[in-house]
Amino acid sequence: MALAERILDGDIRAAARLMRNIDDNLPSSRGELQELYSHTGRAFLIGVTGPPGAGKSTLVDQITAAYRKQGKRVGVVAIDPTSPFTGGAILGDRIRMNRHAEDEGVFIRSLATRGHMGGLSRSTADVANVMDAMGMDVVIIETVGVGQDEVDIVRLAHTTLVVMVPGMGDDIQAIKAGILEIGDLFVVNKADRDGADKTARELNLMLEMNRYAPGAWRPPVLRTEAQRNVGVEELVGKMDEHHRWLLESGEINQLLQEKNTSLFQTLLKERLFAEVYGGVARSGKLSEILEGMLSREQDPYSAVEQILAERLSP
Ligand SMILES: Nc1nc2c(ncn2[C@@H]2O[C@H](COP(=O)(O)OP(=O)(O)OP(=O)(O)O)[C@@H](O)[C@H]2O)c(=O)[nH]1
Ligand SMILES: [Mg+2]
Repeated sequence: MALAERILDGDIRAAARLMRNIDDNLPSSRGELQELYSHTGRAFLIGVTGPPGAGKSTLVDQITAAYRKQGKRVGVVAIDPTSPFTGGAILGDRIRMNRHAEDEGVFIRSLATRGHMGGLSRSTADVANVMDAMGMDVVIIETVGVGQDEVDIVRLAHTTLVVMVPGMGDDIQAIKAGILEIGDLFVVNKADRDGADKTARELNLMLEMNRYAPGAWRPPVLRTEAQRNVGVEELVGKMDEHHRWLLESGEINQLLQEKNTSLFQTLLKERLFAEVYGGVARSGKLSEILEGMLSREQDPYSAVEQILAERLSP
């Protein structure tokens, strides 16, 4: 039986296998994803981002537990930003999520950021789709919020949660350009530490500078202590409220339009580039072009135009 069929039958090992194939970029995974696509679109996708060490994984673990209490099945995709030198975060996430290891209703998968050459938002979307097709009610995507890639990744979600910690007023200024816009909810985690109220106040002030149209969603700022599971129920309630608002206001249509456009663009870009560049490299034309560029006898602009004309014209 094909992997897709087994996955739809509830075979967890087949799902794990397909996710590995996606990670390794095996061409066979495309056929399986084609089969699964019509079975997706049911899961509630939550993106969790924020600076390193803010407590995202600890919080994701508690959110997972809260949804499990409601009887919901939960998938977690943790994007691991670790450098190849330490390899620490994967292990960290595994340990933090350990208590769910025996739970059939929880499926956790780490994706490495290295060696992906920009394909990470695509493979994250693919893995989220597999979890969706498996029947996960909630899929949580955790990523460190630093670069554009990570911002793209959380844009896959319906609801994006930005995790901050006390005493990062200056940092908020620095990162606000990217992060304030993407957050549907903000939490100041580690609220057991000094300065949580101040950070929450500053965040609120910054958010108030936005103008909200009537009926628009105003991102709330909450406080949590992920380690001691304080404030998590309320957070989950707010996330569900945002999800309901998306559906009831009709905003979901706009969001899906954007999500689908971006996924389609990503897929097309990646496949086109791989096809065209791969062909040029295999045929030996690439080294010709590079030599020509070195001696200035060939300019790259006409080389690209020529290849496009050869490969893409009917
Ligand atoms: N004091 C305090 N510590 C916390 C709290 N939540 C998490 N931590 C601790 O903060 C550290 C980092 O937690 P993680 O959950 O790994 O943070 P993260 O944001 O996932 O980290 P990266 O994925 O590496 O960016 C751990 O030692 C946690 O135990 C909290 O509410 N209060
Ligand atoms: Mg983490």
